[in-house]
Amino acid sequence: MFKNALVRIPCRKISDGISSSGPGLPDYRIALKQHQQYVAALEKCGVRVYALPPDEQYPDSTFIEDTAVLTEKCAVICRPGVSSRRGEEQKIITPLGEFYDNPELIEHPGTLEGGDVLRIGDHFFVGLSSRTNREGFIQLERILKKYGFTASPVKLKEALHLKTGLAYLENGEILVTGEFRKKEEFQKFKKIEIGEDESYSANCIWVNGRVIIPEGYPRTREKIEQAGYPVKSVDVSEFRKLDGGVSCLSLRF
Ligand code: CIR
Repeated sequence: MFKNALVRIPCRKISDGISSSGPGLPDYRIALKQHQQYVAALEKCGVRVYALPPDEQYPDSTFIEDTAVLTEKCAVICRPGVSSRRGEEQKIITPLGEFYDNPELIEHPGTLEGGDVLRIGDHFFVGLSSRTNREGFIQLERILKKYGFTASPVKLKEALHLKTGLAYLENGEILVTGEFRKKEEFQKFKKIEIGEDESYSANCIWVNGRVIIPEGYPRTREKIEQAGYPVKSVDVSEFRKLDGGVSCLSLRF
């Protein structure tokens, strides 16, 4: 169960964020509204949301998930794999100080982004992506081991992050799309497969029994509801324009 969530309010420069896709640039005002609705959805799931102020220095800073890996025993501060985001992680050390005493750090030459880290029970799957390198994985694995956790790498070919195409619900059930459907590592889980037409919605989050998904993906909604989870959808169209999804917008712990 999650008690808390940390979010960062989108900044005015959000349209300068990194985008690999072509559905246009995000509109700041719409993004702000959608962010408020996202926060309300988290609160409905029973978490207390701490909203950090906008950070104009980093257009992508609302994608706060990439800056840390949080567990009930430790906090790990990431090291983004792209230069325009390097430094975002420093800005969450102080706010996290309210909850964690001595955060662990990923250091040069390691790179690690939280979007590449999927926890299932006490195991952490870590995507080796264009953002997270093997050294980042090795450092994270070493840190997690001290706290009794295990980790293993997953090589990515296409997705930006591991959680771009993969989500863990509960009860051994995962949501998968694209390159993750056939991956050996995930064959032991009960898979809910998401087709290419709704692949964006494979990035969703289980929060205290409910699943928050992006709005506009009826087949995904139906499949998750059929599996027995109440679904709450939120419009995140402006964040999608920057390759971000519902998981990227918060750190849940
Ligand atoms: C980026 O490219 O870094 C941002 N525009 C999107 C980050 C999305 N984060 C995530 O999937 N965890």
